[in-house]
Amino acid sequence: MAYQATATAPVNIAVIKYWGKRDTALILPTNSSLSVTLDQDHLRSTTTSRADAAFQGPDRLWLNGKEEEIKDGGRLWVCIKELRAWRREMEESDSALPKLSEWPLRIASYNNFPTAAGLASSASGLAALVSSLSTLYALPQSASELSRIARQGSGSACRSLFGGFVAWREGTSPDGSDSLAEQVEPASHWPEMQALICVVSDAKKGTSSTSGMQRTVATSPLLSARLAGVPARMKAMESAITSRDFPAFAELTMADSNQFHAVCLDTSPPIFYLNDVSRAIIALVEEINRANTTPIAAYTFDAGPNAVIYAQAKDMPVIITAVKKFFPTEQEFTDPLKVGEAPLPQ
Ligand code: 2P0
Repeated sequence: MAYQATATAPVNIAVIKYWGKRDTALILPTNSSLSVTLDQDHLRSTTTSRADAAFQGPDRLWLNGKEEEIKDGGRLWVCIKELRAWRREMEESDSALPKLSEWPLRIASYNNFPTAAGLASSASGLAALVSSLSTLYALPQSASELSRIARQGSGSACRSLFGGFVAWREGTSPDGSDSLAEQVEPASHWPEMQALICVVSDAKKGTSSTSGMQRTVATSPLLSARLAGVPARMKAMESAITSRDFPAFAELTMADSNQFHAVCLDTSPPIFYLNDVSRAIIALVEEINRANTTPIAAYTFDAGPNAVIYAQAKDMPVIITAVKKFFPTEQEFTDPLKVGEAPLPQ
């Protein structure tokens, strides 16, 4: 007897960044954060979970075809344990239910984009894992309740359980029961909003978010100034989103990205996620915005050099043209016709 469920979850890119934990075991953040879920087919994790009475031994998991250890007491283990406990409670109150909680699991997860390149693969991966297990176990819990579990797999994963514009409320309870994600607005509220992803490098990043943020908490004098300002920034961001005020959204997004990278630089030893190309993208977007009466583009960078540029659909063609002009890809660079140059005579 076997049961199987598949779920997919998209990447989310924060516009108010999560950076720092007040509790590293429960993954409770030092500040609330807000993200946009990139609800497209090309940035997703897909996870299949199978429970089979015939499986032997412990649970096993494969990421992009490579087996990953589910360490006792580790993050994956905690997520699986909590979801299995909910299933067990259901089985105890309804003896007709098959005892899925007693059967070993086999879980396979795939990302359709580079893993660990600062493109939030842990967020979509853990969200897809929690979704697939909650479907397999037929759990009645809401997305917000599931976000509490996903959060313990990877903080930013709690936001990928929702589409659209999503807040992760830091909460105040020491047990983490109120540190949950919730939707601020659905994607349909602001359909003109688009994201352009500029992959500067798809290499695995040097400093992991988990260790980087703890180093910032331990050593950055600037972090307290950032934390003091986040509540007002969250409020302003939510109101910019609710009123579809792109200039306000853009100013807040760029300021928060820059402040996050400032506290990274203020960390000892310093953390450098941006590279020269990232900084050139910042300069280009600032220049595009200066040429307009109000900002039409907003850059943001996570724990890596890749840029995400938010813009409204009507402005995106101008931005893509500018990015392609100043950052031609290798293929476009070597193909003169594509960049509009005359081919040299033989
Ligand atoms: C964010 N990042 O809000 C921020 C911005 C990276 C920069 O959330 O330790 O992989 O697993 O909770 O979720 C990346 O942090 O860290 C992240 P853990 P996670 O999107």
